[in-house]
Amino acid sequence: MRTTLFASALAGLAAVSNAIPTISVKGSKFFTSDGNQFFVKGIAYQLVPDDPLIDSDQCKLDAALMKTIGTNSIRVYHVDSSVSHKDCMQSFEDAGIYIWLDLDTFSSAIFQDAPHWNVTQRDAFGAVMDEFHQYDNLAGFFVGNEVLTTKNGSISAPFVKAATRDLKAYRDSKGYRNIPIGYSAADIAELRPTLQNYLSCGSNSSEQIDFYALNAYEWCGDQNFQTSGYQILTNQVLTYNVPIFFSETGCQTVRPRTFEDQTAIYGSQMTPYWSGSIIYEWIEEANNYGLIQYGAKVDPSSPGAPPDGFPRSGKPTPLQPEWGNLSKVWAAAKPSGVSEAAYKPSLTAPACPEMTAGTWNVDGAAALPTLGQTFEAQATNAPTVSSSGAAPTGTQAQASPSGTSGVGSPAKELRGMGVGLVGVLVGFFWWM
Ligand SMILES: *[C@@H]1O[C@H](CO)[C@@H](O)[C@H](O)[C@H]1NC(C)=O
Ligand SMILES: *[C@@H]1O[C@H](CO)[C@@H](O)[C@H](O)[C@H]1NC(C)=O
Ligand SMILES: *[C@@H]1O[C@H](CO)[C@@H](O)[C@H](O)[C@H]1NC(C)=O
Ligand SMILES: CC(=O)N[C@H]1CO[C@H](CO)[C@@H](O)[C@@H]1O
Repeated sequence: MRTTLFASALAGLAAVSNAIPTISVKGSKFFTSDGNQFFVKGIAYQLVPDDPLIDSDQCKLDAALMKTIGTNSIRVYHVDSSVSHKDCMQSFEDAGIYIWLDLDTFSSAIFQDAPHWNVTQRDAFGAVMDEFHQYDNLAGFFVGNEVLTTKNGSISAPFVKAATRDLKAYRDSKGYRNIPIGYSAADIAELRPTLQNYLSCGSNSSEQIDFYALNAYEWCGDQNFQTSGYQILTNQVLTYNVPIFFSETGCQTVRPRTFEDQTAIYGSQMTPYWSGSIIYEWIEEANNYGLIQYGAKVDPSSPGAPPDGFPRSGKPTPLQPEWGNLSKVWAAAKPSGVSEAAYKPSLTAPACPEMTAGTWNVDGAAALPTLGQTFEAQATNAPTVSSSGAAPTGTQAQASPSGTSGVGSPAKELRGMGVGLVGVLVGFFWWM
């Protein structure tokens, strides 16, 4: 009897250990279902504009190479919800790699210039969730990537939060596991930390993001925690109540890239507050951020050539010295976390930021827009806000390529804006 019990216990263990543990949120940290804190060590992966997770041979080749340097996550920006992703998801799972997935497509995304959130968008996001919730290595969903692209974009934030509310409600109504739902923000100094706080603020957890993520390109070349701006970023998240990580990072203006920021991100100054990072990006394309290539660039006008000349399939070949440099810093990075059992969350949601004319035109006490509500704004002849002096290091938005608009053309590029030329929207607004 004893032997039989023991044998079946062993069999049970074997069955459990075959599946990759799922990821969930507790307090301001991520945990795996086997009780360990999880730090994202990821790479942005969008080989083709519409869906990089349907070519199973390609996924297998890429996952295998990623595994060799300890990658545990990829970020994918767009998928097609109407096809199966079983084979690709399995290949990544076999390599121990999780997927952080944007729910939007080119047509369903929320846009800053005409912000709205309606049933068509909700259903499109829901369809992506329907396909991906089933995979244990689906780590989390983003309801938006850089919806706010400029410092005067605050009026679109309520729509991001409304999308969060509706996708959390959808997840729960379908009985899906508690997959974290968050937002990936552009690094806009004037909106920090207001945007992060707005998305997690209030007393109603049904409306709050489960995690926040930042696309930051502040650490370029030979910097350190202080000079890079990472200390400023960290000071803004010391009491943040949900997990936060870098959903894109990896300045490339100083060559070769050394990825020294990774040492800080997984080191003792940042791990109490941050949950890792995703390196931008896997494939070398026109924006020059790649870690690998599938053969040399070809003349785009030659027969059968890819539109931008960069081959997008085949055997991935690491680019040096970038690949070697990243692999070295990752090998040395040993973030130490806490066990879920030992962790007792104590942080509470921030107060909703107050309306500040010119920078934050959102009344934190106002109800979120309901599904289908649109935005109406009435700008007055606003005085120009001026400020003088150079911005301190690390506060200006840097070029921020997001692999969202497809081949070779970064969609949402941010440039530091001229100080003193701050256009403002002052006045009032209401939901219609
Ligand atoms: C929702 O907005 C999209 C544009 O983002 C539009 O194409 C669609 O028709 C709208 N749906 C409804 C129900 O209004
Ligand atoms: C924000 O500023 C940009 C210029 O930087 C301008 O084109 C846009 O219309 C402004 N948006 C709003 C809502 O004021
Ligand atoms: C919390 O938010 C949800 C979704 O907006 C809403 O249905 C619910 O009534 C709210 N709960 C409270 C206590 O306000
Ligand atoms: C941090 C690091 O490993 N840097 C290396 C990146 O690659 C260059 C060129 O091979 C080396 O000189 C650096 O030491």
